[in-house]
Amino acid sequence: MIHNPEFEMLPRPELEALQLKRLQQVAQKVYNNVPFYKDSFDKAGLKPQDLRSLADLAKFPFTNKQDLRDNYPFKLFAEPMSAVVRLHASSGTTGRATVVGYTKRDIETWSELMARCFAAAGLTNKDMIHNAYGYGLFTGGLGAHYGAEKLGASVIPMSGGNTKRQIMLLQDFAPTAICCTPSYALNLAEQGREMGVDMRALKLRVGILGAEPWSEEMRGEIEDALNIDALNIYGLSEIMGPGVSMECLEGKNGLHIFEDSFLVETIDPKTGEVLKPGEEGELVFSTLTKEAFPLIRYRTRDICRLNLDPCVCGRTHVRMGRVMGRSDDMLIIRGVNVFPSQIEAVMMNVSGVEPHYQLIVDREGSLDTLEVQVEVNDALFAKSGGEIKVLQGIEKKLKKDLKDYLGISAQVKMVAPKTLQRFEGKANRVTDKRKI
Ligand code: DLL
Repeated sequence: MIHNPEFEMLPRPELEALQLKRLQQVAQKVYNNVPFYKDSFDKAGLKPQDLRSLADLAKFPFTNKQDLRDNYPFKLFAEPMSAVVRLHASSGTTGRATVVGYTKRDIETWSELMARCFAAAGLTNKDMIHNAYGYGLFTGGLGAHYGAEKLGASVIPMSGGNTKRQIMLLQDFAPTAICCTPSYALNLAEQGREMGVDMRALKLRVGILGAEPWSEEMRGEIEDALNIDALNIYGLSEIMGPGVSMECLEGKNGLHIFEDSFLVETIDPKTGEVLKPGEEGELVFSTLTKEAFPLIRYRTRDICRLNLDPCVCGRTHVRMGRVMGRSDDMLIIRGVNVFPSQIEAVMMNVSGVEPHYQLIVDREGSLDTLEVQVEVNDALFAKSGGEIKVLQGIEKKLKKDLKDYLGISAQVKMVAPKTLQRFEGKANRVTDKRKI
């Protein structure tokens, strides 16, 4: 279902004309209202008027996370605080939080884009949406909430945590859709099973899952455990929150970026050079409709590919592939670059292994080491009767697969079912002891 066909199906030449017009207005506005942009444009010898075509954008400087930190908390806002009706912040694992602001119209735009996401998942005002994204400074909870209301669906503002209660409400209220991180979807499925609930028999039809990287293999696990279509939703606080892009139920192959609101580029993270669609690189966004906190060429550090092929759903907006991970989450193990999601994909293809794992990176002398701890499933654990040999067989297979598919040497350690940490929001599966 297409919520706003006028914009979501706009022929590309018209879409690009609209993008250029909006981009020129945003560039002018930030140049006038935000000292950071006046300085950075001036330093590059550019004026907003130099943006005569979309291709001209490549001449403009990037904005990055450090610029946001340097201007903490509000110095990048392009509207006075009297026009700002909402603040959110992303904590981040290092450094100061990133603070973002919204005007009334920004909230309306965001709600409309989130409503588009729900419609892309096949939802209407007849659906009930269980929203287990955290409410608060995190953008997930309120972002999804306003979008669900905009669509006219009934929203359960569950927030994260309290898993037993969540499972009770999933049974009693019988929502048709769930919003949460993919790792929490698995966690819910597991705890439900432990409570004796048939999680496949719930009324849930679709999951709108995101906020962290996950693999195609993980999609299979979740779809199987909950008997749903598991769709991918992407976003980041700086650019808006959830709803920057969303996978459609019809295509289920890449996330449509709402290009009437966000101009996307992929760049080579090392050189900053703009890449062609299809080439893997870092996503860079310029906002086209945001009032309070517009950004020009914001470097996300998220690595993926763009795909301009037409989609079966009829949307004309470009699709982004799965985010493999953030450039700063990439592990370099003895010179081989690898994302945790790639390790996940290899592991999930081995039977007897559960989608719960931890990666421990360390250094012995000058050599990096990687230990993969992964849970064995109940059935195999019972069958093995604690027989080390059975588990060692899987360890060996995993070790070989990681070497064959990814070229990394890892120690693999199978651990007993339900011994690794579970997550309610974003999963944290990497411990890098090298930094300590
Ligand atoms: O995670 C917004 C969000 C909420 C998206 C709910 C989807 C659903 P931040 O906390 O600012 O915002 O984190 C943004 O999370 O730069 C990516 O690295 C990662 N991320 C978000 N969605 C996905 C996804 C929210 N579908 C950062 N796949 C982004 C992979 C994702 N990574």
